[in-house]
Amino acid sequence: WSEPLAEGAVILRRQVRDDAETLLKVINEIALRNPFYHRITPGGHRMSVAMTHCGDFGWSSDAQGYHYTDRDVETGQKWPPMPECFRQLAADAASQAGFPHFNPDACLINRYEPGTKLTLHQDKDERDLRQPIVSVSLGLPAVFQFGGFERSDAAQRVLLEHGDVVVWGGPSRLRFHGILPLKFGVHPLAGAFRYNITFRRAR
Ligand code: MD5
Ligand code: FE
Repeated sequence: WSEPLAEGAVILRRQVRDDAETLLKVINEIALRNPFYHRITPGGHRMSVAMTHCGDFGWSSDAQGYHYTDRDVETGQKWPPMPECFRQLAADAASQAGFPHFNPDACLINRYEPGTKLTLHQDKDERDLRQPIVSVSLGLPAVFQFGGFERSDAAQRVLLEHGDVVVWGGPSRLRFHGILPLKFGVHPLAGAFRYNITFRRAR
């Protein structure tokens, strides 16, 4: 079922629950080629979220900050290709939310363990901010913070659970958002982790 959050943002509750086992298998295959790693921020901090990527573009950081690259700058290797089932899932969700021509070229997979958090931030490294982001939650539940357009704006708390898909588009594309520290737990399919797959049009 579909749950509107704000203009341009909609939660498709349990949308991919029946595909979750396959999605987790595919994540594991991607991680065999491009292992999850903890990025060091430009400020020198190790992020508690572990990340991997697939698709034409992935995120890299260097002294200049963050940007999209067509390969992993650590290894010089191209990112693993985006599986067709991933692309299809993202296009279907975007289309249901009113974005019929979404064709992602970047897929970021975040892995959270108990205690992992993501502090309030905006996603604005993509070239065309009229393109939505589609995000898929798997495994342990998380409390998502859905803020406003200034960091100091009050944030709504929204529980995101296994199988939920959210489409962030229109004005909601640039809202501040984050994830509160993950609670301890064990999920029957994902173990002690939450995975979040985000699909983006980077270029
Ligand atoms: C997550 N990931 O649960 C979230 C899902 C990230 C990130 O935030 O940057 O990797 S994507 C949530 C999102 C994206 C774009 C806009 C908004 C939320 N929003 O306006 O609230 O790991
Ligand atoms: Fe984000």
